[in-house]
Amino acid sequence: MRKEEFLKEHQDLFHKQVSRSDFPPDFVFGVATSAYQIEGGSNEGGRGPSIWDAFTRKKGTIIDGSNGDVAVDHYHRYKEDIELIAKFGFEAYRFSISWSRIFPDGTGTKVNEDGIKFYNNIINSLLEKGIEPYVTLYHWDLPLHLEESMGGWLNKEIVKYFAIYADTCFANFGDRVKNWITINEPLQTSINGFDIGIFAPGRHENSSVEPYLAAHNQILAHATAVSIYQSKYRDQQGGKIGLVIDCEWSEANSDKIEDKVATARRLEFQLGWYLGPIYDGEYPEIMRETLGDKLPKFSEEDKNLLRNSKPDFIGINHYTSRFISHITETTGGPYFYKAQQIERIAEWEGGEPIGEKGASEWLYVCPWGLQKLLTYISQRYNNIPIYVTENGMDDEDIDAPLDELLDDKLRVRYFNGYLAGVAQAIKNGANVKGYFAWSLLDNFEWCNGYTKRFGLVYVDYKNGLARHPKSSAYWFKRFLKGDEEKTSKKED
Ligand code: PNW
Repeated sequence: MRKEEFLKEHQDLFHKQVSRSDFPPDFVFGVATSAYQIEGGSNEGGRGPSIWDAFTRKKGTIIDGSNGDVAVDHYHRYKEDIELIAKFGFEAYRFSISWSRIFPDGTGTKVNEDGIKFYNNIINSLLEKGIEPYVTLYHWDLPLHLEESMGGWLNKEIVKYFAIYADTCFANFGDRVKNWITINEPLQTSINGFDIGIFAPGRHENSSVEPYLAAHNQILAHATAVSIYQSKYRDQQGGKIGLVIDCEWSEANSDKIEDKVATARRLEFQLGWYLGPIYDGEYPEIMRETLGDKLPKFSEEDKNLLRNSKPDFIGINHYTSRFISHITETTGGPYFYKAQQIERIAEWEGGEPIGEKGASEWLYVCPWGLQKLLTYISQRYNNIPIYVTENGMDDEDIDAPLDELLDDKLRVRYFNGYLAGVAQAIKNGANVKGYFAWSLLDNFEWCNGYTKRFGLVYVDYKNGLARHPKSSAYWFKRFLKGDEEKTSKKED
């Protein structure tokens, strides 16, 4: 019964014809990228190495042995890429600054003027086209020197260096950038970087402690940057600042109380881990209970900082959903964080998947999950303004005729369904302000290298990195123009 109900809801969102007029007029539509995934130019313009340069050089870390040295060469083609953003009618562009382009060794002693110039060029080109920049300060590419000399996110000293870097960005770009994001997905850095070890810096030796420490220092770095912005720049520059959390939706696999408890616990371990300290000044109770002394504590000074640096908005990166059941034995193997949660399944007990499959092993298409997540966050965190800062799906990199590769029907259905979910969440009262599709271009998909393609625009890796817009880019163009009839016309 439950299963039929869900599938019906799932189908409903796919079939709902979403249009621009389902969203408030001031709702922002944009597209997103990150520096290491697209820029390349790794040795140009005075850029220093980051932990991803080092990590990709270790054997066996990246599925196709690739790296971001050239990536999709956005460093040289940013003008062409910004033309594309404009062509498809997006009003905003979320990108990240590479910390080691601004401070090559991360320490904040000498600003690299070429780096400042590069981002000035991007920001100015965007504004010329009427595209609003949304800038992420940290999207995983920590300057390598900070990792090697002091242990990166494991050392509280990093807060100080992040503060100098953030301050420098506000001072140089804040006259034109009005939307700042401190840190992208601290959860993924903590878990993949320090527990599972599949992301830089690739640690897993001490995974009962390090993920929590890395998270703690990211939370403090975020709060410090917010506090600098709010005390020193906000009045004069008039912008907003927030952070980006990633969260899957968790749906209880049955009405059994223990499954519901496991589901609530999982949301606390994903969202509450970060939003708890940031909004309530403390980690969620279930985390404190479960982890005891392994969870760092906030000092009175830290609590004061957290209390006085509330973000203006929360960015949510969301891709997929999970059905959650309680299990009594832990399945996490050596990985402490997974072991603590005591749950996780992706499929129905009968074996039917929660949604159609994307290319990445973890990605299932379930638009209703985003709707529920937005409603949950609004209710749980006092109706805070939310931007969906990433949402999208990937295709496998396969050999096929170009016109077939460009006709990304499932991605069009994905966006239609998820946007219908966002529109419904807004109707139900969620305070959602904007939506960013991930991603503008096919790009370096971290440990999956170039084998997964999330782009609205296909990048031909074998033919000079030529850009070819996919059907989904044209779908967005019609949608954004408010060309309802054509948008709602079935794509296939
Ligand atoms: C995001 N998960 O990461 C990142 O912000 C992007 O840089 C990345 O390209 C994109 O998602 C697609 O992977 C995530 O397993 C990676 O739930 C994995 C998960 C969530 C977010």
